[in-house]
Amino acid sequence: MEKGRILLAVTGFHPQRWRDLLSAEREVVLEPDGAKDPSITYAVVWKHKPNLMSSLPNLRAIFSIGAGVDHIFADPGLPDVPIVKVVADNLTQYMTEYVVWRVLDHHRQGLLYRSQQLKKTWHEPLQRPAGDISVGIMGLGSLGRAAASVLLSLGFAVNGWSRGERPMKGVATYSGEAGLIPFLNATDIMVVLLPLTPDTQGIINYSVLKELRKRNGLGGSVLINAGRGRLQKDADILRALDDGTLKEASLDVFEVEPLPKTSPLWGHAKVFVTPHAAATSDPVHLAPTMLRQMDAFERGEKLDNLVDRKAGY
Ligand code: NDP
Ligand code: OXD
Repeated sequence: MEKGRILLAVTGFHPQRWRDLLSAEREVVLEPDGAKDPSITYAVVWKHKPNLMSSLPNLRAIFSIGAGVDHIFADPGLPDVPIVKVVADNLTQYMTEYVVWRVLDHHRQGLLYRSQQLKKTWHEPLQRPAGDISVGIMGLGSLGRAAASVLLSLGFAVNGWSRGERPMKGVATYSGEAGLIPFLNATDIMVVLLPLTPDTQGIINYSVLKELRKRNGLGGSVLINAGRGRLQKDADILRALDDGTLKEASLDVFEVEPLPKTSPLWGHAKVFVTPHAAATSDPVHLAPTMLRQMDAFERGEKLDNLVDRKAGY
């Protein structure tokens, strides 16, 4: 099979860096509008323009630059070819760092100490062992499992929720709709690492937050969302923070990104905001893997990390 060209359609994520690395081995075409170019056989995309790929006659596969693929399914003219998502050690490591950082910061009262420092207040709140706190991971996939194992090693109790049953040593696992309420009722700090699909959109709403465990050493439940913004209802999170349903939140993702300057989440004393930066896709690691996968596919081998089109992730 001939080495096909790559269509690169990347919004944000420094397209030039991707182009330089991918073009080391293949010709790269940058987003031609309404392309019908028969020499393009792969698309490497992040938030591409709708219908961009629908007229490519010889497209063989689409590579997402991120682990999440909701940006691809948003295209009404999505061609019926395999979609490959990112599963990579360095991305997993970044996400594990983010999750552990935010869990420890809430557990060790980081937000309280920062506000005390601003007021020059010398006060030591009670300390509790990690083992008194249950961290519940919504989405026990490649990112969720990696974070779970480090949290376990730090002594936290860990719960996990997934679509199918995903047993994991040391983790209390729950699955499907029937498992959701028991999972929430056993969780103090909820870490969201779900993909955005029609089933998960808006799942982080007030009634779900209400079910989190309240009587714990933390003095309230905590939400950490590093999955996708449209999993959550920003207004419900604000309501839950303001009426004490939630003690604190760390949010990396938002219904609208960038988070509008008018959002009350920016200045909220109980909220820690990061700009969708929990785990970034590094082209230095990922572009060579994509090129290797393209070569292997052309030799007749299978593509790794394929998206299940029916499930949407
Ligand atoms: P995976 O596909 O490996 O895991 C997804 C997990 O979510 C699986 O455990 C899956 O269940 C579960 N899940 C999916 N749908 C449902 C549902 N309806 N009910 C219950 N559980 C469900 O994904 P990754 O771990 O690689 O990534 C997760 C998400 O993290 C990405 O989709 C992306 O949105 C986000 N992300 C965010 C980043 C950031 O910087 N903020 C960076 C990278 C990723 P099952 O195991 O049964 O399939
Ligand atoms: C991803 C992301 O999906 O960075 O990888 O959000």
